[in-house]
Amino acid sequence: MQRSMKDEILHRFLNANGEPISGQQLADDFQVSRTAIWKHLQSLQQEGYTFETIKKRGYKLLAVPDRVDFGQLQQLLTTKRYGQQVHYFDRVESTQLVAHELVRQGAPDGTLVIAEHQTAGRGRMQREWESSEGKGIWMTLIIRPEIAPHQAPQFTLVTAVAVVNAMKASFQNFTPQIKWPNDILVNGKKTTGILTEMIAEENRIQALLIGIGINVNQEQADFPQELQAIATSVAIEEGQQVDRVQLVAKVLDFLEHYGDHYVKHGFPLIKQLWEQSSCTIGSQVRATTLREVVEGEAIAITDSGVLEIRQANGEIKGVYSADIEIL
Ligand code: BTX
Repeated sequence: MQRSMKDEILHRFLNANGEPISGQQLADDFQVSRTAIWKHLQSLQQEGYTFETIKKRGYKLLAVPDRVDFGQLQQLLTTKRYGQQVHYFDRVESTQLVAHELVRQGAPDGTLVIAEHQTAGRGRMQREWESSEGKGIWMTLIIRPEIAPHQAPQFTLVTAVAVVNAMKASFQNFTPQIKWPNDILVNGKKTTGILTEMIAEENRIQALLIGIGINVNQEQADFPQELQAIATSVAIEEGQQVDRVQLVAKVLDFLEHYGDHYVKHGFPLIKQLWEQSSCTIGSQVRATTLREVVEGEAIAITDSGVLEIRQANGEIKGVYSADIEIL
């Protein structure tokens, strides 16, 4: 996607390693007046970037805003489609709702909706997803893969693999694990939830809305009382605050890679990667579905992403959608 002049200027500063850049140099390079350059810098200042004017040498970038910045994201992404169009909000009810509307308007494959704060973040089955301001990654990716509707749930597993691998590539101090089907846990507590919604007509997927909520920079006290025992954040586990933009970019990079792989080559590699990072397989679990409760050892996921549980009587049950407790 073509960058605006303001983004190009920002790009120059982000790549200057803290060195000043002269206003005249920028004006010459972009073939505009120095006043025009200054106006772009003013506009970046309003977005939270801080510049210092250094006499006779130009401007120096001192600080970038602590928010998921579109300009920075564009510089970091190596994707072809995912995240190339971004709808960024300070505050929304839910990025899923915005994404539904964008699908109706024909948003292209890979369109990203991202917000600093959700006032009514959603989990599965209309549960709430706590999305505190500026501390997490609250985003929905709209994709339009050429797959049949019955394959859609596997994209939840593809997404889990992508998030886990993005975390492993970015952080050293913890090991994320996948709890079937949609949670990423660290030391038994939830850092990430994934909500996949499908919009389909007859036998064709129109769009998948992949909602990803990652607790990133919360401290333990930031979580409400009812989540204290079950939620954690990347910063708590890593032992330091982390850059949300970099993590968004990594997740999208991995997601496009594994998503495309899945569409072209099917489930085997994803299944293998999923099993490698799973804390579910081999554990005693209690699975609560809409109809029943199944208890036993989780032994595998099938090629269609169904969890198989061996019950005490030896019978093996396939579970399509459930809440899992690890016993
Ligand atoms: P889930 O139904 O598996 O999990 C929801 C449950 O997780 C809640 O009932 C609560 O117990 C717990 N929970 C709520 N908030 C948090 C949190 N911040 N950290 C840890 N545990 C929590 C999981 O659903 C799917 C969540 C997807 C969220 C993304 S954010 C971007 C997108 N927009 C949106 O509205 N939802 C998705």
